Amino acid sequence: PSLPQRPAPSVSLTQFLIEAQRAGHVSPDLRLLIEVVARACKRISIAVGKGALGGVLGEAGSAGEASINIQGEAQKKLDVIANDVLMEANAWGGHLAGLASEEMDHSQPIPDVYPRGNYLLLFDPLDGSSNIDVNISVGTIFSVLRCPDGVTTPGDEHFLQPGTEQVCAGYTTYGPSTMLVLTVGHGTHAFTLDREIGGFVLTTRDMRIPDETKEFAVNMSNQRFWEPPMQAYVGDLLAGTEGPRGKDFNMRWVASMVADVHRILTRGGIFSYPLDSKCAAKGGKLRLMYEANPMSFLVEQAGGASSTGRQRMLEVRPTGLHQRVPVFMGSRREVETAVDYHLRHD
Ligand code: AHM
Ligand code: MG
Repeated sequence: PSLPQRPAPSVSLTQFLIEAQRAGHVSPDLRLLIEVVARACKRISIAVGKGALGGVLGEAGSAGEASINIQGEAQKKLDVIANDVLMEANAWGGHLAGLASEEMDHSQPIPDVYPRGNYLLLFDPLDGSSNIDVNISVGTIFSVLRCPDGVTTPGDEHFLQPGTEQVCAGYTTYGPSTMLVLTVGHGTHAFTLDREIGGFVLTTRDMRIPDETKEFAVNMSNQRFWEPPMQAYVGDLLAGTEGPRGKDFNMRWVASMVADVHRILTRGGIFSYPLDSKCAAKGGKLRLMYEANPMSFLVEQAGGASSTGRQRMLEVRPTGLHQRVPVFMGSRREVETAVDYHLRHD
């Protein structure tokens, strides 16, 4: 048989990345890095999918002692498994200089026994951990930065770059189907895991978030702890056609950021985890480097907006690896409206 003259209509992740490399959008090393992360996510997907049969549910730790991470949270077994899979997969490929995880106190340079590359990888290995034991979607979030010139052994300080410096960001959602959503700064694209073949296949090229929405996502149980501008903003959403917004809004809250943001990338909406008096001392609930920045890059590349309520998220100058921030992201006009409420009250 002769070789095909043009690619088959279904585009695999590998093929997509080769084309992105030819177009000058990714370097060979970044292509390898993304392939390695995708492969690790497939392994995590298999572990998540086994559920109770794989003995992977419940809390990590031994002899009744919970294992506590740097965030002060009890780790689940799957948090630890996902972290180990990502660490192991990325150690030896030669594409990274170092990596940092939401589950680890400090970043780690690639061990001397392996070649070091020019990229830094940050990840939240398993986001939405409170949903693991109840069989609701969880996900992996990742962000890629360049290692600063001349740095061979990166430390925490070299990771503290604003989100505008990201060269790639993505997440995998482990839901009814496993999907990988990716940007290298040229649009946001979604791939679905074909479980029979064992590979990711491009299913939506160039996701677009509608500018306007009638759907919001927030944990309403925190309402009484919010700042006045947030109280006013959500109060007006709930007032529906009778209020100043003049339309009825619907609400959704999965409590897995990956699942909530995936819905917004698919059909629009606004996702928020605002400042509240419970998390004010920490600066917010969600983490800038592992959650807010990569998701903001994906949302902006799909035509949406992302803010802390007072500043474009991607321009925040990080001061700590585990820094937390308030988050508003999604449909551009709705995010601008939420920001208006904050700026008017200040
Ligand atoms: P995690 O990384 O420890 O799982 O925490 C982050 C999660 C987000 O996925 C989600 O949006 C939020 O925490 C839910 O918080 P809450 O339980 O307060 O509604
Ligand atoms: Mg998380």
